[in-house]
Amino acid sequence: MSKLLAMILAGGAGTRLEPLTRERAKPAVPFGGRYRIIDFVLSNFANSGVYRMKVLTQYKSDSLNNHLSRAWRMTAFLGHYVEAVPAQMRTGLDWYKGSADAIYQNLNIITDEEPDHIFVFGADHVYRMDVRKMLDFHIERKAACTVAAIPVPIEQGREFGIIDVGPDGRMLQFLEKPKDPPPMPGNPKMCLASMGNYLFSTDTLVKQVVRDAADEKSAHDFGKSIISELYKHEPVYVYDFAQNTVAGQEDKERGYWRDVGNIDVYYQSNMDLVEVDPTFNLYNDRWPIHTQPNNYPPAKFVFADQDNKRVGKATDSLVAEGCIISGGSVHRSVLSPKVRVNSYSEVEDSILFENVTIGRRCRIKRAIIDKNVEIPPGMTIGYDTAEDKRRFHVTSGGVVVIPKGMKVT
Ligand code: ADQ
Repeated sequence: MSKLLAMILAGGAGTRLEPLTRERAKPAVPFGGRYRIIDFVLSNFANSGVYRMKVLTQYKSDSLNNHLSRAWRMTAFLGHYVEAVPAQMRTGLDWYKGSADAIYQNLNIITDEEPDHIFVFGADHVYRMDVRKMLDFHIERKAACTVAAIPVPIEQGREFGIIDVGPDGRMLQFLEKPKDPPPMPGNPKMCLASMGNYLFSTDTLVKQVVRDAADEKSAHDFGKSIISELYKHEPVYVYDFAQNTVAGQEDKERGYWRDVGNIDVYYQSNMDLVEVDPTFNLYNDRWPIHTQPNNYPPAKFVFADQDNKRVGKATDSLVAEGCIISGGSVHRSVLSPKVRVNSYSEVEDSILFENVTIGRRCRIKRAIIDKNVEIPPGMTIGYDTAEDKRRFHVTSGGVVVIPKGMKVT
C-alpha cells in the first residue's frame, strides 16, 4: 500500500474574508454553527483513511492551532497525526513567499516521512471528497501530478486556475486566473477550474519546489508557478471532482464545492445549510464532518405566550449547543454555541458566532455577527443599508458584518 502524506496549505492571509479574519486565519473561521472551515478538508482525509496530516500555518495562527490541538488529536500509537506546522524560516529570514515556498520551507517533513504520494490541499473549501479515489486515478494514469477540477460559471473563471483537458484526462493547458477565461468545449457558459487540490508523486513535488525556490522571478505559488509550467513537460492529469462520491451522499450533493474566499460566498454557503432540503447535508453520518467536542448544555427554547407575541422559537435554522432562544424568534439562521436571543427579537437570514447576545426587541436580517458581540435592546440591523454602512462593514452583496468583540451602541 502507498505511503501517503497530506500537506494542508493554511498560510494565506485571507484578506477577502475581512473582518472575519481580523483575528484568525481563514481556515479557523467558524462555519455551519459548529465547525471551522478547516474541518471539511481534514474530515475528508480522515474519512478517506489518510491519517497523516501536516497543516502549514502562518498568519494569525493561534486560533487555528488551538482548534487543531483540541479537535484533531489522533492516536499517536498508530502513527496517526494532524499537526500544525508553523512558519519557521527554515530556509532564510523570509516568511512563506507563496504556497509553493510553504512546501519548500518544509521539505524536511517529506524527508522524514518518506511518503510515495503527497496531497497538497487548500484549507478553505467546503465539500466532501474521497481522496482515495483521486489517488486511484493518479496511480492508474501514472501521473506525476493530478489536479482536482470542477466546472464553474465562466464569469467566475478569473478567480481560478482554468484548465483544458484531453479525452484521456491529461492536462493540455493551465492558465492561472486568466482575464478572459476560455470556456469548456461545447459549453460556452462554463469553464473548468482547478480546485487548488493537488496530488503529487513525491519526486515530482520535491523537484518542482526546489526548482521554483531557485527562481528569483517566481511568484512561488502552486497555480502561477508550478502547475502552469509542469503540464508542459510531465504527465499532469485532471481529476473530475463531479465523479467523486462518498458514503451516504445524496445525488444532489455530488459536485458541491465552495471556495469560501469572500464573505458573500461564505454567507451563501452557510445559507445553503439551512435550506429545508439542503444540497450539502451536514447530517450524513457515513461521511461525518468532525470537529471539537464541547461540554455545553443542549440548546433551549423558552416562552410561548398564548397570543404568540413572545415565542422562543427557531425555524429552518441550525442552532448549536448552549444557545438560549428566550422569547425571540430565529428564522433561516446559523447559530454557534452560547448565543442568546431575547424576547420580542427577530433574527432572520443571519449567522451568529459564539457568545453573541441579541437584546430585547431587536430586528436583525442578513447579518454576520462575530464572536462576543452584544447587540443592545431595540437595535435594527440589515434594514437600512445607509445606516448599516455608517456603523458596520457591508459587503457588495449587502450582508452586514459586525467584527469580533465590537462594542455596539
Ligand atoms: P487561490 O485560492 O487564490 O487560488 P492561494 O491564495 O495561493 O490561491 O491559496 C491557496 C491555499 O494556499 C490556501 O489554502 C491558502 O491558505 C494557502 N496559501 C496562500 N498563500 C500562502 C502562503 N504565502 N503561505 C502558505 N500558504 C499559503 C488557488 C489556485 C487556483 C485554484 C484556486 C481554487 O492557485 O488555481 O483555482 O486555488 O480555490
